[in-house]
Amino acid sequence: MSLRTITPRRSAAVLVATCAAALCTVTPATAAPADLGSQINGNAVNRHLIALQRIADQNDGNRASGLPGYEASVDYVVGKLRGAGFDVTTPEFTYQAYYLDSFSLAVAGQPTEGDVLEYSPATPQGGITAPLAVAPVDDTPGCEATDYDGTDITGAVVLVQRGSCTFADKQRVAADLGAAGAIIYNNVDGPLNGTLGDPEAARIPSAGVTKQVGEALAGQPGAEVKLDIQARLETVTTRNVVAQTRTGRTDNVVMAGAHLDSVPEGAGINDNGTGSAGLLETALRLGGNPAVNNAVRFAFWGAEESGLVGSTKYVQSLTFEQQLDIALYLNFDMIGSPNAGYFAYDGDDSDGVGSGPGPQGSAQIEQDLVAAMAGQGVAVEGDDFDGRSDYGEFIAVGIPSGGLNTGAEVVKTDEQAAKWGGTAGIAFDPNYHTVNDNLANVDRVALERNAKALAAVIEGYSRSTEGVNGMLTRAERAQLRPAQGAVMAQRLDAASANHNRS
Ligand code: DPN
Ligand code: ZN
Repeated sequence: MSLRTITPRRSAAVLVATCAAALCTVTPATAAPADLGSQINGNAVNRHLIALQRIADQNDGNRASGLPGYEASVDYVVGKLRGAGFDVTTPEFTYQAYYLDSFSLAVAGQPTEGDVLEYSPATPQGGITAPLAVAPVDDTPGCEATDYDGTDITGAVVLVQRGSCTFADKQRVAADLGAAGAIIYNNVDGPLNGTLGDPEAARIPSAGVTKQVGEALAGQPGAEVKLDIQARLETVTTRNVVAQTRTGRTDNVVMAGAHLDSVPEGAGINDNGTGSAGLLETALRLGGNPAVNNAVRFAFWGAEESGLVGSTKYVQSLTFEQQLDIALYLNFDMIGSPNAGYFAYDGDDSDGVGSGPGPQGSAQIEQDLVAAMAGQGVAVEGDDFDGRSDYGEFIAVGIPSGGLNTGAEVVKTDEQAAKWGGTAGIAFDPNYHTVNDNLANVDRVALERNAKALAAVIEGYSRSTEGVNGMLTRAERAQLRPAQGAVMAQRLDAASANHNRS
């Protein structure tokens, strides 16, 4: 029971009640953050990066989920957010992590370069030995039983070209036909880097090889294959960090996230210390009690590098109504790449590349992010919603989304170098997922620009999301009814506040 009753209001003079047992203290909301973007200081963002590097240095050189460096990163972020007055939770979740201990492949006695397909079952110690069978190359290689054209692959290790269906599908079809193992070869240059998607899909030991290796193997049907995979699954328990302002309406929440975990290979300072640091500094400048119309919820995701696990589980843990309470989601993953590009997710699919547009409202988010970067003199390019970061489950359930990044392993073109500076012909982040993703390899100009842009856009949406989802603030509604004026709008507001927590 509270000692004082506070009428829910959406005006600028918001009061916040914090209740412990029977006592409530009332804190006035701090002033609306005027131009949050200009308050973001690159050195303050960099200080968080220094902290994350030291945390990695003190914890076996990484901040990977399930390991002590991640827990220390969570403690750092949670401490800062609580200190700034946010309501912070760290919801726990578990998942199956795949660890590869060793891999080897030999064909006709020749050691052959390749990689495991993630989640592949292990072979018995010493590996399996079986003849090579080659799947015919048609429009849908190895995607259906009929693609084998009657070829008997029982007990064989089958070689299948990439394309048309998932690696998991190809592996399942081969397993159903009695194959002992599968090798999938690339149909473009470069390593395959394949995954079966999840442990449940994994049926037979499976490897990936380059196009060049695969084409050579395709000429050797019947050759003896020796495939040895030693790997294990372990249950990992880890957590997300979720912090929300104590002010603003909670049925039209502005949400922004960055993954806080690194890969086990390194400290993950660009991927994704930068997104985490930019978002954390924005939260700290905003504070837990700002005078905003919409509540702002910041998420620092765990286990992104293990398959977007933290963000996916979070979205799935919400009811349909709780998902409706989220107006939009903004994602920041790699915003200080050392050979930076400037990208915003292609919300309207105007580039026509890869997957289609984001949910309704995503086009507006893209425009707002583009404008925030243009205001700093930077022309951004679109980036496909290819499912490689934590927006994935948000768009899957229809929440309008967007975000910025500065690129990973893709190589910068001549035109991009002319436009943005940096070096053409090398990757945006040559240290992506390596031990060299450290404090020495961050573009701090790119970092500050992106941090300012994300802060400005979050601030804008904390005032109004009308352009994205049509939700009007009280002031906007009053403007719609000039004849009856504010009195009627106030009455409508009072009625809807009683109804809707709004
Ligand atoms: N940050 C990358 C990762 O977590 O592996 C994914 C990514 C690549 C995100 C390129 C943005 C751009
Ligand atoms: Zn990342």
